[in-house]
Amino acid sequence: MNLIYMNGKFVPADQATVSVFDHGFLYGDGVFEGIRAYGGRVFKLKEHINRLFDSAQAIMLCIPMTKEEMSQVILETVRKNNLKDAYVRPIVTRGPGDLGLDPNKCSGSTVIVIVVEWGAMYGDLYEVGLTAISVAVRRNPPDTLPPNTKSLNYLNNILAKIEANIKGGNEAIILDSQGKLSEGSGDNIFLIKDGTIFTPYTLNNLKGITRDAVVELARERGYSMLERDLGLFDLYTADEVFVTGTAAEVAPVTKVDGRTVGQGKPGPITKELMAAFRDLTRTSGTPVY
Ligand code: PXG
Repeated sequence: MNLIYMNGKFVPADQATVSVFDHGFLYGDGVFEGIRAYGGRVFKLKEHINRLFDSAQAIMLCIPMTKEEMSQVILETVRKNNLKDAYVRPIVTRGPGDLGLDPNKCSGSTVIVIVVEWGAMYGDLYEVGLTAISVAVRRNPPDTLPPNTKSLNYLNNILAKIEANIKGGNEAIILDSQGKLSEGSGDNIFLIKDGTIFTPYTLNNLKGITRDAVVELARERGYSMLERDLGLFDLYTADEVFVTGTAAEVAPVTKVDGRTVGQGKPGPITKELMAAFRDLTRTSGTPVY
């Protein structure tokens, strides 16, 4: 039976329901994380907890427990479900209030941790590469809803995903309001040109934990790894392109807006980083059992 943590209790999934007055439901007023466990170890747990609390701080949302307590709840929820390879989704909402949007009327945060079994997301696309489509919808500018906040309001990303789906892509490439590359709908973007690896600054995207891990792996391997402003031209003329995310892991992109990337198959540096990342997920993390 799938057990979900809800406000201090573990309940069966079919009983894990929130009030229709919860502002997470009414307004997307809340924050979340997407975390994975590999082989009975939670990958980058501390980093995800820190980002969850930072997202909450940015929207002035109270998480009614310490970081240590949240970590323990996450580990306990994985244990209760007896899983080794899992996807973990902590969610904190503003809680039930009235129909107005004033968070001061909410009675207290709702804390949920969902854990489900989870394997690879893209299947054989890791061998052939994803088809990416740059979409018309632009990333929320940092002076509106900062993309660094992992909030429950994902409509911006969902609109990008819908557009990529319609246009036959596996993933969207979202530009910011100035036409700079920001990220995918649920992952960060990297490109490689003449042996140097590039990725956008994190002002216009979510500072991905997979992104940080890959930056570190690339630097350890002696690659020149640069953050900079990038545009569609850089993407179209790159030797290799890949995306990174908890769900996507490191996934090669072999087609962008109809253009073939490099040789049309995952490139050597991408493959090296995919293997290095896989290795890291299998050899690190906080033990659950
Ligand atoms: N950008 C956005 C907008 C994200 O939502 C990432 C980048 C990558 O961050 P991490 O820390 O995961 O490397 C994310 C995370 C899904 C899904 O089902 C997507 C994410 C998390 C969980 C599930 O597509 N995205």
